[in-house]
Formats: sequence, structure tokens, C-alpha cells
Amino acid sequence: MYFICPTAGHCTSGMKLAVSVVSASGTVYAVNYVVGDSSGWTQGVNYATWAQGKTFNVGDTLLFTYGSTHAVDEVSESDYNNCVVGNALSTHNDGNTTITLSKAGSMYFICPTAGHCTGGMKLAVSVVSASGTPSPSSPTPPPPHRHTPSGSTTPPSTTPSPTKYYYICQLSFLNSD
Ligand SMILES: [Cu+2]
Repeated sequence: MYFICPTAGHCTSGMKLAVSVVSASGTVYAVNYVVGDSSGWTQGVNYATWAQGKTFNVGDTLLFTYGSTHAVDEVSESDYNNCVVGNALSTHNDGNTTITLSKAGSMYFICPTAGHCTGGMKLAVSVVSASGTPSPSSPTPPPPHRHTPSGSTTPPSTTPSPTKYYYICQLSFLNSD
């Protein structure tokens, strides 16, 4: 976009502005993905194929629609790979579940009904931040917290700081008179 001052001589003396506008990100609006599209969350759908080619951004949502024989468990990667039920990070069985992709990284969902996950009722999505920066394929675990036991009689060990020696160099000037 270009702006000038119309007063005679002002523009030619530099009173002019050009700005180039770019969109803040590739995706402006959050997308609500219906998992499995019209099939919903059920058996006999290949969810790897469904997720293929889709870009899941932070802020997008997944909508799982399913009957009472199914449920949605968010699980870890290894539980997703091995169809392990019982360690779910979250469980949903209301038949109409919206999951907000709140952070970049991979998210894994399985149906906990016996035999359904191994039959293919599982979904992995890779969520990228809205700026388009690819996220690491596996979330980085937070650094371990180091706690000093509060009831311990052992005083907390302090790292001995190296003794600092300061040398003061005094320059003496001889008076010539
Ligand atoms: Cu199921």
C-alpha cells in the first residue's frame, strides 16, 4: 500500500510511505476436523489415510463422533503403537468429543474397546504451531525437577564457589623533584 501527502511539493520532498503487508501466518482460522469425515470414529476406517495430507495447527480441533460401543482415549506413543488400554492420558465416551490441539507435537488416540485399536481404530496426529514451525516428532520431556528433601537432616549441599583472588597492582611513580 502506498501513501503520499497531496500538498504540493511534500511528496517529492519525501513525504511518502510504502508498506508491504503479509499475513501473520498461513492459517488464520482454526479448523475443526471431523475425524473420519462422514464415517466418524468407528471400525473399518483407516485413520492414517484420513490424517494424511492434513496439516493440524495449534488451535484446531478434532471432533470424534461415535456410538456407545466406542470411546476415545488419548494415549502415549508407545501405548498407541501397542494398543495398550489403561494408561490413557484422557478418556472420553460421550459420543461427541471435541479435542482441542492445544500444543505442538504428536497426539495419539485409540478406541479402548477390546480389539478395536488392533483392528485399526487408532489415530495419530502431528500438530504444528500456527506459525508453521515444524515441531519435533516426539515431545521433549521437561527437565527433571531436583528437590531437596524438606525433612532431611542433611544440610543442602552447596556448590563450593572457587575462591577468588584479587591482585591489586599498584604502580608507583617516582617523583622527579
Ligand atoms: Cu471402537
